[in-house]
Amino acid sequence: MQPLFFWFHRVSMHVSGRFPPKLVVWFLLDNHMSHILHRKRYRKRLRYAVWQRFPQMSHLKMRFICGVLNPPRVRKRISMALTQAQHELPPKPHRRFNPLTGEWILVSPQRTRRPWQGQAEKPDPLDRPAYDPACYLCPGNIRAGGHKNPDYSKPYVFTNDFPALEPDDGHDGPPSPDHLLKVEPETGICRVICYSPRHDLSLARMTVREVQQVVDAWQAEYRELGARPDIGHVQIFENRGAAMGCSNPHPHGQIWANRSVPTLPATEGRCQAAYLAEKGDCLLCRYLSLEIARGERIILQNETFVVLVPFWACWPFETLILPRQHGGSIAELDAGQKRDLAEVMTRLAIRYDNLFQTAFPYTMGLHQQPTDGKNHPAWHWHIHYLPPLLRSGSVKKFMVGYEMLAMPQRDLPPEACADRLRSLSETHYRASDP
Ligand code: H2U
Ligand code: ZN
Repeated sequence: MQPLFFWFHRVSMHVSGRFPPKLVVWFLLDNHMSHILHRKRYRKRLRYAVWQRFPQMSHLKMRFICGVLNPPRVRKRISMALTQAQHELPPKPHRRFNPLTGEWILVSPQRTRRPWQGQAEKPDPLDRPAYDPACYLCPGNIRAGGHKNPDYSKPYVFTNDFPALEPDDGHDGPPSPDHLLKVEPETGICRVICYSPRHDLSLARMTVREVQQVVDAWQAEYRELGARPDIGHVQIFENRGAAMGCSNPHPHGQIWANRSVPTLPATEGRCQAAYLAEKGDCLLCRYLSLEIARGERIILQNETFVVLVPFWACWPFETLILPRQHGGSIAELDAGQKRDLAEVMTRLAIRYDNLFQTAFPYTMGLHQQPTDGKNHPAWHWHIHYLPPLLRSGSVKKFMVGYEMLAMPQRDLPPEACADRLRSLSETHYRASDP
């Protein structure tokens, strides 16, 4: 049997009886099929295979399905369908548990075909100059706060000119007027990190060596800020793209360091500590070995890191970078491990840009153990990527309505998104541009 039909046969065996034909068709067609070439021989045999499995399918529908599929695409789609078919989870609405936060998320795979007539995001322009005289972050320019940037040639860190937190000045804040009107002083330091002097680059277009310099800067910042007695937590993050509210296209990220531990890292810390106390094991070490054994949500990996779509992901193409080795923070990484981190970050960034052939927007950030001087043996540090795009470069998922009032919900199952990301090239779609 031709490999293609072998695949199809296996898929149908898996799928029929368990999943309705409509679902198989959905997987096969997915959403990139319009420009597909026709090949007569395959079309005919495919039609036969479809008919054998789904004799009740209308002739018209079958002709349509078989007409739009071409061999290489078919193989990819079918392997996607096969992966999906192997999942034991039903394509029915269900909820999944996030053990890192203790929250549930609703998954509604049957809803992926609903029409969209809402807001369309404008893609970020990719054609930027290497230097922009009007950019606040380019080397040698004057920032909005009046300071002049040096002529930097590698990642450059400065104190945010408009910080959300201010250092401790020794004064207590106002007392709480009531136990229901609780106020506490919050102090800290906010910094901005320019990843590169080049205005036109991003993590996807920088070399691994250059991204490693960003990782070096993160490590130095985490160590330095974390060592201060007035800093209990260091949050390193990046907003990329106008769709995520990023204020400037120059490649940059931020660091906010607080006295107290912010809500989400505190929740993750509590959940990890509770898991360790109950099971005597690290939550994320255990989760990672489970994912490695199953393979269905893994996108890429190297010796030190695994990148996957978490089982409980809320955002359509959400991913998690997990270090294989248990550890609380990047402070512990050696040079080789930092290179490995830069490598998976670059590979992931390229796949993200290739997904919709756009400068892919996201919020990403490191979750690491607090720097409050206490011991945190349960903490397994990691990086979250939370991208808003849903079905194209212009349709964003909105966490509104039910999500704001009840619980997060997603349509496309995390496994389908992992398949999509896994199937993409690691050569940037604009790599051949001058
Ligand atoms: P975002 O693009 O994620 O908003 O981050 C940019 C940060 O850079 C933002 O916090 C700071 C803003 O306050 N900034 C300066 O500190 N100086 C400037 O001249 C421009 C922007
Ligand atoms: Zn710039």
